[in-house]
Amino acid sequence: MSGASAAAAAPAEQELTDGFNLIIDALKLNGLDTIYGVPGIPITDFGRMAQAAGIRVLSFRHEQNAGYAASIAGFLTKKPGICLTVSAPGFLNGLTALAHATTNCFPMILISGSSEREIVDLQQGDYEEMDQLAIAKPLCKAAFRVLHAQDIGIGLARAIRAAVSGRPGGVYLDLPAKLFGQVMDAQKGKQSLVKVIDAAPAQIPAPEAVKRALDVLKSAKKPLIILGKGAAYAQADDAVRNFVEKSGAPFLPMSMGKGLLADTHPQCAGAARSTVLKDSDVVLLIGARLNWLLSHGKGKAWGDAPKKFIQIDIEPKEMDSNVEIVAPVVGDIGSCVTAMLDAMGNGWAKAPVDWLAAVSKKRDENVAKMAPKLMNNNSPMDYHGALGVLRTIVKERPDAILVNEGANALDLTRGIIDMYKPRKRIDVGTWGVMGIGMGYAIGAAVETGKPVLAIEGDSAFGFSGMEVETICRYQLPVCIVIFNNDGIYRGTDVNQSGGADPATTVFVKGSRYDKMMEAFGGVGVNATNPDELKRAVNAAMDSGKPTLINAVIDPAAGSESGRIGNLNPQSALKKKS
Ligand code: OXT
Ligand code: ADP
Ligand code: MG
Repeated sequence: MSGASAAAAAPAEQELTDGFNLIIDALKLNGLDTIYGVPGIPITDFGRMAQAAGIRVLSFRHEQNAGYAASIAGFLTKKPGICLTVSAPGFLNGLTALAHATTNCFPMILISGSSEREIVDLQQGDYEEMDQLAIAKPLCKAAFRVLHAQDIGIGLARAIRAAVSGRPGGVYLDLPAKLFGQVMDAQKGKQSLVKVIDAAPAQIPAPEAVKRALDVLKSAKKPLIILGKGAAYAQADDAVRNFVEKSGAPFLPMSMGKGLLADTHPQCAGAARSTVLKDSDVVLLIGARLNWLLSHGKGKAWGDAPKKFIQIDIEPKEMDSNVEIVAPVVGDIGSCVTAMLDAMGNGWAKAPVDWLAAVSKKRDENVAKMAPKLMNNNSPMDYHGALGVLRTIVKERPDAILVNEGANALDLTRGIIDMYKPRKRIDVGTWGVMGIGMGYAIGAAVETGKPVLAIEGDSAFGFSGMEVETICRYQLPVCIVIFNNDGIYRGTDVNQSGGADPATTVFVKGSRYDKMMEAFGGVGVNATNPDELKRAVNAAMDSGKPTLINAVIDPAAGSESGRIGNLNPQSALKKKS
């Protein structure tokens, strides 16, 4: 018998695959090439194998930070950011970030290993036992569990579609330990994988909705366009800019909508916020909800004059959620804004010039009032002196990503630092949550390859500070500036009992956060005046080396809760000390 015919007669050896490999193959097939997580039982080997297979796997010090990195990856790329956690405690650590992604409409998938169903369901006390699927469900957009290797492809496909289609959000994918080792025929396994086609299909608005909206806009004497983070997420930057410019209306960017059109654009009303909210007669919301950040569309902030609201949003249920929306335009922002532009034609009359002139006047007054405060070179610094130099640095480096959290450190940075390009400012978002800082900085550096400047309150930084080791380990171009005013809001509070414990909002005085960065081989700088701060940030941005600058801020400089002190209830019965 010839050699060739002998081979043909031998039984072909069956090629096998397993859960580990199928999950990796399914992720790669769908272009999901980065995982943020913390290793451990039962996903340690999965992380190793994913790394070996060419997926970038970034290991964090705490799952919440990995989750925040994944959530912002979703915002920046429109692909679901992947967070990988171990069971029960790791899962719970990641869950905050998943809920945050859902609240902020960012696509993200939390993949968590879990204990065995049979034991969990009988509550027999497995290692890290928890009914994770049930717990995740109310906190995310969708939750799925995969029990059989042949369902991995479908399970991931469902997770991807749920995360990115319609209003984006967080999805939970539960993978019990046993699934990883399940073996099946490799060919059948390959066939079971699904490449998701058109995961976030265009949602075209109805022509009559577009016409209705334009009719209302045309009737306006004082129109206002509000650009939210949904507009930034949509990546329809040219259409949005053309539309705003064609309308001639002033626009107000929400915090993460800043930079869609530059804050220095002649139509920008960021520095005339209260004027445009009060005096406008027609308000067009593009990817922004009328939630607490916009005073629910009513009350003092909006003035007494009657207003009509037009809203562009992908989520039909968002309409009329707080006030009546007279012209809802439901669809994706790219399709909606393009349809509106087309329907405006060539003869569209721009917003009345006297309205834009009134807004510009107010804006210029506010900007002029602020200008001298930004020039001071005080030591210790106040927020304005420090932000004066950082503002120039961002202007000179418009591609850098600005991460921002804190109270005063947040509100003053938002107001003072102009943004010039879309999706360059990422911050505490809808929940005003502390702790996004280092996760966002890592996610942004990894996903965009651009330098990151993180401006952090000293309290805010503490929520994710251990990740400076992660930043050093991966040598990411992240420069962290800590506005160190010795505490939450201010470092001057006193314990009203007269006891020895410090007051609840103050920290160790004169802390040197820069030493934390030095501990891991990064650059640490203590900056006591704006000149030193400027030199240190420029050096960090030029070198790309992980850097932490402890910016010494006057402990008395801040105010309680920054700009939202009105939301902090105070006891009328409290004894005066
Ligand atoms: O038009 P008017 O005249 O009104 O003027 C406005 C603008 O027109 C004008 N403006 C300008 N003028 C001149 N030039 C320019 N360029 C310019 N731009 C604007 O300025 C004013 C103000 O403008 P703004 O800011 O746009 O308007 P306003 O009215 O403030 O807008 C309202 C809001 C609601 C939209 C806005 O304020 C906003 O977006 N706020 C977000 C607030 C937020 O989310 N804060 C974070 C939460 S605070 C609190 O919860 C904190 N905690 C508790 C905690 C949290 N959050 N999370 C977790 C997990 N645990 C606990 C903690 C622990 S903060 C915090 C730590 C704080 O301490 P840190 O040490 O970190 O920070 P420091 O405070 O620095 O010590
Ligand atoms: P901000 O906090 O900046 O005001 P919000 O998070 O409140 O923004 O609002 C974002 C809105 O954008 C959400 O209502 C969401 O449904 C919507 N959205 C997100 N992506 C899109 C998209 N591609 N097309 C249309 N609407 C979108
Ligand atoms: Mg502080």
